[in-house]
Amino acid sequence: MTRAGRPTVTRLAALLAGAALLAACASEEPTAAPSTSPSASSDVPSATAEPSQTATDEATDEATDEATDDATDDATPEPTQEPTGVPDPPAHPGPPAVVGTITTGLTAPWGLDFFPNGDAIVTERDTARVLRLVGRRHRPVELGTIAAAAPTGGTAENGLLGVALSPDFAADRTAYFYVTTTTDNRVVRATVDDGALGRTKPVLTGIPRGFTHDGGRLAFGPDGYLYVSTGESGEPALAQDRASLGGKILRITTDGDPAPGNPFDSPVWSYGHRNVQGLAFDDAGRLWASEFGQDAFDELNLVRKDRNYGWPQVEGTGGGDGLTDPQQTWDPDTASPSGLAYWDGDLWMASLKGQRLWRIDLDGARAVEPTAFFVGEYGRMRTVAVAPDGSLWVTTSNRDGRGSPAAADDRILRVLP
Ligand SMILES: [Ca+2]
Repeated sequence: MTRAGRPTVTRLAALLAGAALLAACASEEPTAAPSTSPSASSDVPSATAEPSQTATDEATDEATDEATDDATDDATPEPTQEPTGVPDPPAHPGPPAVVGTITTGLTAPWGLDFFPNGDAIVTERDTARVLRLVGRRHRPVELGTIAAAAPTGGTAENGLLGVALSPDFAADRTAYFYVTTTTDNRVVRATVDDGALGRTKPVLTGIPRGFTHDGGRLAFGPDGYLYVSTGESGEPALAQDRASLGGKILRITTDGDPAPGNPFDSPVWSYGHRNVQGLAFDDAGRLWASEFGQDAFDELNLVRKDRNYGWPQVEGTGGGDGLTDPQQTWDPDTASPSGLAYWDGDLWMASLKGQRLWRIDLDGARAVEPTAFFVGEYGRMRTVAVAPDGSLWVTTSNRDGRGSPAAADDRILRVLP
């Protein structure tokens, strides 16, 4: 299927179908948790049947959504092994464009990842809710809350932060969360079964917690290990203390042990970080990280094992011997970068105070030509993730205590890169 010539008609039809569906289902749209479990539908087309492990998560109206979308959007039935579908190919001439809204009405969404069937999992920092966005209409369903979360609220930066689904989710059905408790930041895991979270179990505890600088991003690497970004929790010296888990990028097994090959026989992979909230692997397996500066230079770093990224001796470049400089820096007014994603030769960096999405081209191991998009148009941007169809999902963060929320905030925007 080619993209040329089809978006206008297809999108109009999809919009009309979506509007009709919303009108028809308005009274059924939950604002929080669904009140009942959906019953099985008798008219689910076999071509769009979900794999068995997610069948119980799929609601009757999702089947209707799928059927409606399929009829409108694509005359060819989707193969059963690919229930997600690909609404639009990602190829997009010209600058990135916001082409839709995935969902509205969230409160400081933070973590975002995708299930094998294309549904998304989203965390909310201050409510500690874990949501699943189901089906092609991305209907929010509350999977549960992380009871151990103890968000300070207001302008604090802690709470329920990152989420990453197991690379082997289809088999182990496990989700990993970065959460601030009353005593620490920690990584916990829980199964996601039958549309609900199982009991959470600690994976790695003892990451320093603070009012600010709590890190919080989780990302599985191509090596299968879990990378965890932390902050120095407002105590800059912790970043240089290799015995502390604060101000680090950590690399652990799914049981929380130091991953084989770590440099210090500990979870620490790199150190000298102030507050890293963005992690992304490029297609060569390199790890990139976005980092909040203090008041002069935010950073984009190429992260390598055993490297010292300089904080607090240096902010930005110029660290000198033994310290690794960032590849790009920004005035925090134009960045204050949180989420980071990689797609097709570019990094994409969501910016809070800067209220923009940065694109940074990668020339091999060099990050070059930062370009800003959507400046001020959507407010604070927290997280960017690559959806299974190659579009970017970008979350706003206007209800995080520091923004000026619009009525629909917080939102997840769909961006064609
Ligand atoms: Ca640095």
